[in-house]
Amino acid sequence: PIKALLFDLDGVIVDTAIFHYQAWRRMANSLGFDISEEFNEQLKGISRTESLDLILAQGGLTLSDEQKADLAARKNGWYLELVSQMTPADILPGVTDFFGQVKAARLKTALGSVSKNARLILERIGMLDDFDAIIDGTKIARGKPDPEVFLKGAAELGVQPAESVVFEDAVAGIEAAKRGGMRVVGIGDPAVLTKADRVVASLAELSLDEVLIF
Ligand code: G16
Ligand code: MG
Repeated sequence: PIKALLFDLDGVIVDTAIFHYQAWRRMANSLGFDISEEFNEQLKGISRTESLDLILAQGGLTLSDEQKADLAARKNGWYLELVSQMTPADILPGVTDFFGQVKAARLKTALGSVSKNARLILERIGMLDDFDAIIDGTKIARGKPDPEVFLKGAAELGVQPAESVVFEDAVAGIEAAKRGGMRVVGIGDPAVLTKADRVVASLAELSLDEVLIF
């Protein structure tokens, strides 16, 4: 039986991808190049340092570790300016209702995010207390598609991977869940999220009962 649900943050609970994109774009522009929305798709679910490496490669730049640390910090500052304006109104459609069903069914929940800002975002949207465990970028050594973030989530909840369902919007995140031996609901486009067990456009389209018969 399914005992626990593990949720990605960006793209599942809130849409911070647009803020990441705006902040990275500001950084790229300051270096003299631009990044497209299409390119930004590759950055979803990927850690801050890996994202920076992909962007610098896109701009044809090779920089020192010190310069890279400086740029990453600057981007994060711009990103946090945008995050600081978030409110509970930024919770994605269907999330609050779905969590109500999860709570009524007494299932365990964990957050599985690569973001080092995850707690701050949950605080802004008033959902910090909705998770029994929070695994974020400060607790993991390897980003998605490595399964570490979800395996740690299941372990902290005291459940087996096979008893867990992951909710993910990113290709890298779905791969992470699959490598961890978990079932996955993809949030987004079925043509993109081909490895998910089920794909919905948002949590508003799904009832908990449909997940429990997985
Ligand atoms: C999120 C985003 C990624 C971002 C990563 C790290 O992951 O999808 O684009 O690069 O967090 O974020 P930060 O710079 O805040 O540490 P997730 O796992 O929540 O989708
Ligand atoms: Mg995501």
